[in-house]
Amino acid sequence: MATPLETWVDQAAKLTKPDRVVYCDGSEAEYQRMIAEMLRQGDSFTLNEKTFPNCHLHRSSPNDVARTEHLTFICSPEKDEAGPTNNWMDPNAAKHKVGALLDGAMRGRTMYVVPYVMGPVSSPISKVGVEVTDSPYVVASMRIMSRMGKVAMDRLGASNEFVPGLHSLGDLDPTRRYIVHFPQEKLIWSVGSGYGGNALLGKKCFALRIASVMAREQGWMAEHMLILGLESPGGKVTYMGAAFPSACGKTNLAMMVSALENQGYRVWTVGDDIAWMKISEDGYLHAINPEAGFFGVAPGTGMKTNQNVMGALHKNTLFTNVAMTPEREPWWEGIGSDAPAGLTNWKGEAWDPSKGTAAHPNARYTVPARQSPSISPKWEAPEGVPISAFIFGGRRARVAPLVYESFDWQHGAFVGASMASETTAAATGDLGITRRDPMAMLPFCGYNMADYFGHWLEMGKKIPKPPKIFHVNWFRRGADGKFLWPGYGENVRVLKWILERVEGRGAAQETPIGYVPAKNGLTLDGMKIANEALSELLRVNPEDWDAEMEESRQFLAKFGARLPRKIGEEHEKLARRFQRVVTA
Ligand code: OXD
Ligand code: MN
Repeated sequence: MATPLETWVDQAAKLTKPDRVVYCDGSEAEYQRMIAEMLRQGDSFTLNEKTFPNCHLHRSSPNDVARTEHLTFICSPEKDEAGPTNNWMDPNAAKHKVGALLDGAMRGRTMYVVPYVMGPVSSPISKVGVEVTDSPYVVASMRIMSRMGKVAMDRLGASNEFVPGLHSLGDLDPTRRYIVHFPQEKLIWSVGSGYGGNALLGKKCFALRIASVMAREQGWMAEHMLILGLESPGGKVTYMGAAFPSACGKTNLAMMVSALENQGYRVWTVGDDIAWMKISEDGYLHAINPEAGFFGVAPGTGMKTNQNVMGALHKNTLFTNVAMTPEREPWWEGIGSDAPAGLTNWKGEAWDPSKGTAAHPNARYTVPARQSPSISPKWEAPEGVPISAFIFGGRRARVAPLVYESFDWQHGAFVGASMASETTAAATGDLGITRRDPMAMLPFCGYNMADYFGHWLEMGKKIPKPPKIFHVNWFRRGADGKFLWPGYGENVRVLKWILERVEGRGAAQETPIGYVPAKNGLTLDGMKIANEALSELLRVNPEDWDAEMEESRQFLAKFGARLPRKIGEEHEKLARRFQRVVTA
């Protein structure tokens, strides 16, 4: 008798009509077959075999270089279940419209069946997904990003507990590109894109959009968070989850080489993008990284900004849309060396600097997590790691101080719900515009965000030892427009203060927005920072916050009566605290 998996694969094949169906086993030999197929298709290249063994460059279609949020839909039965921040399509209409594009889409192609586990294979928090795809690049990427093939088949057996995802490149025409999610059925369909989050369905589509729905139904959390462990002198490791919008430095923070290493503070990487968290018997929220690799933004990554990942990228890495040197090595802006002569740009043309960057601003590396020197010995622990702090953050030229601590969980949930950031190249759209991005989940929440805030509030009541909630901003600028804080390895100083606050220490001063480090609260020895810069970094300016509160009020008003009362209450409390300061 056919298993539920085989039945679903048959249905997918009936719709898309591939020439053949291949079940993937996840072996190295199979990976090499995928690479050979990519080379044959002409959009991929082998990099220098001496300096970058088993590394390849893939060039995506120039109109397919980032997640396309305007083409991403949540197809819940009612529009209100998707909420005002998601695109919505009626599930039947979506099946009809996208089904027509998938009909026969794999004719002449191979359908690869990719079973995968999100999370360590033996973890009770992990889940199985199955992606069928006609892209060998997707198969190769999924092998790096998840535990794929036989291990997943073994875990699944004859069970029907898997999230199915149907992906086809279609004709790569952006007018026929749709990424649709059916939260009730826990099903994903994606057509017309071969790029990252649009096409590697385990990542944003399953591990965030569908998983966020499951998490609410089942009482756990699926968040757009890195997971790091901060080791302190004596060897104790304290784990933290941090949510920043795409391309705001989550990977760099998770893999940071600490500026306080000589004082015994070191950062261990558990994950760089997604956290699945469940309440454990010890009363802590325990987190696993559902992914097995890093799909990081290459431009801006160099020895100064992320030494650990640079060390990891020299083997078994798939690069996408980076430039290539005449020695067939990858190159991008910010790598730390000048552009060599004879560079080929991301489109495969001889690079002309007057016509744009050599690498696409959203060029990526896809690398096995285990290759990072900073990978935590606990990164595959089936029980996950206990989380002591949550950190929210974004790019804010003004307003948000370097770091502050919320008063309690409910206030922290409000801080997350009202957070904002200036936009980056990770998604198509205008750059540098401030957009509200609650918990960095705006593009990734599979249901109405008002209900998501409600879920956060509920979880706060259930977790016996809840993480303390903080907000950071590495991107504040002075009057001259320059960044006030050096960032990168120096950010450990902020993590150290967070750790001290978790442990009930750490000098702080109370402000209307929460606790900000006292002047002597941050460990700044060995670092040059002017007194005025520090004051400005920690300043809570009532005028800026007036405008901020008005913007967040307008944003939260979008949710109407569905917004949890307690979130609205926190907004009022914040305004009252400012009034007290101004009139005092
Ligand atoms: C990512 C993103 O790729 O958030 O992680 O865009
Ligand atoms: Mn992300």
